[in-house]
Amino acid sequence: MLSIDRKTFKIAFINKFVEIHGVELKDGTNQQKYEALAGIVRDYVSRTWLKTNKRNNKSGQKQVYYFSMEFLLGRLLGDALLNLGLRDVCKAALEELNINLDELENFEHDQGLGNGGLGRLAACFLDSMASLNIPGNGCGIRYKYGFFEQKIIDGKQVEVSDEWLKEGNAWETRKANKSEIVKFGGEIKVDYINGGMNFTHVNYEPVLAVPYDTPVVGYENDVVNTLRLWSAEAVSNEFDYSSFSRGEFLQAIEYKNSVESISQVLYPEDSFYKGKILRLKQQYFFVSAGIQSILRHFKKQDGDIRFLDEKVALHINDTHPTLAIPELMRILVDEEGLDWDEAWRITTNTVSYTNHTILAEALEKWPIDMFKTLLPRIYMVVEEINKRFCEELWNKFQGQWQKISDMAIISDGQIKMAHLAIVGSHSVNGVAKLHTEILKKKEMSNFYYLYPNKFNNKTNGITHRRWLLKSNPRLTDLLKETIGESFIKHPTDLVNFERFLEDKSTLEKLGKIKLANKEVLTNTILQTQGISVDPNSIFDVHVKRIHAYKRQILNCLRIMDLHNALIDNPNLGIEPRTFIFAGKAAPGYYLAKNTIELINSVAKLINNDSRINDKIKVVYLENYNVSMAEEIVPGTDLSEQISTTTKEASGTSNMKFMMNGAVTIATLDGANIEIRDEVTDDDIVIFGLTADEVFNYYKFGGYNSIEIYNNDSRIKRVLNDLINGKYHQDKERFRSIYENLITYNDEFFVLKDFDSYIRAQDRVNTLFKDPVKWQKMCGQNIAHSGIFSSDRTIEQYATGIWGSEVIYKNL
Ligand code: 26W
Repeated sequence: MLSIDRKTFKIAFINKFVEIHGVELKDGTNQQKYEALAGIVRDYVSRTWLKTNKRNNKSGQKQVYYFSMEFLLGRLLGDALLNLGLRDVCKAALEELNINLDELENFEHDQGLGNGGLGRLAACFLDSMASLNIPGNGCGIRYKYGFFEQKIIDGKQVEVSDEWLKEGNAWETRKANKSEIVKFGGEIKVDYINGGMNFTHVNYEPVLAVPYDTPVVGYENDVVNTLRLWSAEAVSNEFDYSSFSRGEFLQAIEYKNSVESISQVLYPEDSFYKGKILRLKQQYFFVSAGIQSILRHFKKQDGDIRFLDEKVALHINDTHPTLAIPELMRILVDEEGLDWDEAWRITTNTVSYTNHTILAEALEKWPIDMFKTLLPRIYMVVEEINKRFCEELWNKFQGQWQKISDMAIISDGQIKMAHLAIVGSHSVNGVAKLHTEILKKKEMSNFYYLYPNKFNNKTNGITHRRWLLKSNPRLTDLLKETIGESFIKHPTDLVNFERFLEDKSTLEKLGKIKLANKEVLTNTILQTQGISVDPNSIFDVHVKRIHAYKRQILNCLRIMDLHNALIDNPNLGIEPRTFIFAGKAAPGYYLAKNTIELINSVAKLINNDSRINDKIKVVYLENYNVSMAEEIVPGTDLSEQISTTTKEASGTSNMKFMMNGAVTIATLDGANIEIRDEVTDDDIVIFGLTADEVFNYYKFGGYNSIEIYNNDSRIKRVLNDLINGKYHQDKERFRSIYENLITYNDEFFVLKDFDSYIRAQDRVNTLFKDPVKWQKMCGQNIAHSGIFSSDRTIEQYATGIWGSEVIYKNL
């Protein structure tokens, strides 16, 4: 923890301002003030960063490298100030200069290099690794354009590119001297030397991978780890102006553009795999650069490559970085001269893999032709891995050809990345108990049978530093006042808050804090959407990526139904509610985009219907991102976690809401089950099909959505309203949603769960009417949320997978 007093901070800030902007503070813009502030925080961080690196080099402790195509960091200033222990000093120093820290923080552009759950998890993990003093570094891609910005125009999503680097990025350092070359295309020349084979890659296209390092500050512990993101650039001598005279100028420009396109933009799909060559290029690009630089560093520290697995752990976040396996094999065999078996032992001991989804359409499978042309040597390595794996299978499952072909890494003209990831790593984990069981017993049962010891569960978590201490200072203060500060380092100590839930005044304070947070949100809703909502109404929140399995449609249908019920009976005994939605749809996902449009149409109709006396309001917040989540989560009463059971691997927003004292309405899916186990059925509202019921329907059939439609007049009415022009003058506008539910038999059991969902919502209504009871439920959720801190998750990864030492104590 840095000890800097207010005066020193103030002087440092003023000096920094003048130094970087060359004007006086009084003449500066807020953007410039933000930059100066970020600049001094960076300076403070740099010293510790250097110390951490030195310490790591000296200690010889095992280094973890977390490979992920996505890191959804959000803003970094507030996080860094909090973790450095400087927030209060900074706030006070700035106040003396008439500057409001909260306002300045808004000038930082969100670092949105991720789609959703998987990317945000990676960001939480970085924070926990640093805070637990685990030498753990992130490795990814520095996309020039992050996840697109969403505009809602006429109720529809419009995508705008995310120019997050336009104003510069105060946190990154370009390390040109640490660049690596990544090779694409070309051919492999094989020479036979002394009875061995020698592989030379010729005629390839070289790409310069330039690292940009971002500090990851641990919580008050003098640790700063590194997130290294790679940017693709043309190798300079290839872009030789002398070629201009040879008439190859255009070719040179083409080369430059083709290279730079690699790290140009993040793919905005988070559940559909499309076999795009550029995505494969991205994957090999960052994995190859990352591994080359790790090995270069390892060897510089006099590491003996044969003991790499004792000193290095490579973790792959879903299958996207799976090429780490053949890339490491390539280097160990071709460049380090190890024999195959030894290289394989080292590789599998070094690599571990997390699966994040069981949606079949999300599984990555690359067409052989594309793969082979782009990565000729890597393809040869994968072929060899596959050949040896199939031999293993032949020995184990003699004659079971179907099984062997199902499990092969290469089959049906494709390379199956999940198979490669399982075979080439020593650990395969799911992200919640149910998810892991589904992997073991269903999706990957063949592999589980073959390698039972590889499979394990690591239930996801969230960093309580960002998602409680930083985003909800009011609640944090109440917790400190009641249970003391130990929960900051030991989040399971939050359980001590349970004792205070019998105390009326604590409950009242809890209610007031929630109201204050809801008022902030109310103001944002008014400012951004022009909709005035009542902060005393139930804030019923459904925010996440828009996807059929997450069932925003189920939520929307019940709002339509509630509206019908209110029209039929204006005296209906319901508590006023504000339904809040936010989330982005993949640009090519028609149904998801149509869902956004439906919600906005429903909002328009309901918000302007004077017959219902403002009892319900519907809001769609534009451009959901990490910073917006930090504002929404503390101001939520009811957290909607209503995915079709078995489909949501874990979910992590469920944990954020719980920690901020929202009550959850949920299916028994993903980590919702574990939340229920913590708070018991008393303090969560559960509904819907169980996993067994869902599996039975998928296996044996027997579900007929049209029957439900015919037998439930509420459902019939809302579905008919989708196509009778009630919500849009173009009657056909929401036809696809209707067809999905009726003609295509409702794959995600929306109609099946409808009645149970409505009854669950009625229970919420009753519970909310009793403020003491409701606040107690909220308090119970807070008290039992500690286990969902990502510190717990990371400790489990460290001890159970990576074999790294976990040192809590401050250095
Ligand atoms: C190839 C396209 C693609 C891109 C991303 C397919 C799949 C993904 C991710 C694996 C999707 C994802 O973000 N999964 C989410 O991971 C979270 C963190 O573990 C879980 O909490 C969510 O339940 C899961 O949907």
